[in-house]
Amino acid sequence: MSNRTFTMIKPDAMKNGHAGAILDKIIKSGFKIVALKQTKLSTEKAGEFYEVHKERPFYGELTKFMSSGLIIAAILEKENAVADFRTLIGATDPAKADEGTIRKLFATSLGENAVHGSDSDENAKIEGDFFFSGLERF
Ligand code: DAT
Ligand code: MG
Repeated sequence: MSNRTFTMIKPDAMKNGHAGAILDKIIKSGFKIVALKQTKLSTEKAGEFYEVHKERPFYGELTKFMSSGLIIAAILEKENAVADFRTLIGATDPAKADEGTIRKLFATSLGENAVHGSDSDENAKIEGDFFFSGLERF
């Protein structure tokens, strides 16, 4: 079990002014920020990041949304990082997310759900490497 995960603060949360509150909650929940940047995805890059979903009906909507504005990308460190971070963000659909979770507090809708969290140690590594070079995370 690895101690790192990868997250993005998505364009809806950025536009709605929630980035600071989300980062504060992440840090107060015991995650250490290993790497962090503000950036913007092209539709092509968003498509590449979400390649695993390319046959899903929401893929076009998802890549359009994820390239619609600034995001913050970060690598986080904590014991049991992947599972604990998924618990902290809550269910994909904010209407189904537990009280107090980041998606319950800050998400807009199922498609525009404030934050990303890796679903496995393997994907956490792949996703962190997608955004950060070796010089940017250590
Ligand atoms: P998660 O982000 O919780 O890991 P996922 O990997 O299944 O969820 O899907 C990636 C993103 O795609 C998700 O955060 C929001 C969007 N999405 C998922 N299911 C959707 C649906 N049924 N309709 C619209 N967007 C959806
Ligand atoms: Mg996922």
